Amino acid sequence: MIKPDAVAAGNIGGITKMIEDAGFKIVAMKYTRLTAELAGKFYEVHAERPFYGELVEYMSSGPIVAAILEKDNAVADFRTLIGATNPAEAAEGTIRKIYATSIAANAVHGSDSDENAAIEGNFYFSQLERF
Ligand code: FUP
Repeated sequence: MIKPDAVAAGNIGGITKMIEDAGFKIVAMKYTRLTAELAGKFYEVHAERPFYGELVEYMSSGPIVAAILEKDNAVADFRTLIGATNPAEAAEGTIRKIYATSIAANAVHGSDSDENAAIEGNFYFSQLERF
């Protein structure tokens, strides 16, 4: 996902280019906006965390871009490409180091396992929207 801060700042193109340059194939992509209810569902695993309310509010505050990416070792390689959750700790050259402004407005989301990648892909895309 390209998050609301990065979409609002005009960074869809820059981030997508970094993703493609790193060898990921985009197999589905959508410009959309989450309602608070849908954002709450997407981040359900964080429901007990203190930042959940703000996270849901922020993730439904503006349009986002959702995508399914394909690559060998995609989950680990994508997390390396995006960098640490907190941009202050993200390595040089990572998407979050370049584009994120805070731990909440951290430009992108990446799935943390193959299992969650499948769940999150199904959240956004039907079978007919994948090629
Ligand atoms: P990540 O897997 O890097 O996206 O990070 P997490 O799954 O731990 O957190 C999900 C999102 O919750 C982050 F992208 C931003 C938000 N978050 C906060 O706002 N504050 C925190 O202290 C931790 C996470």
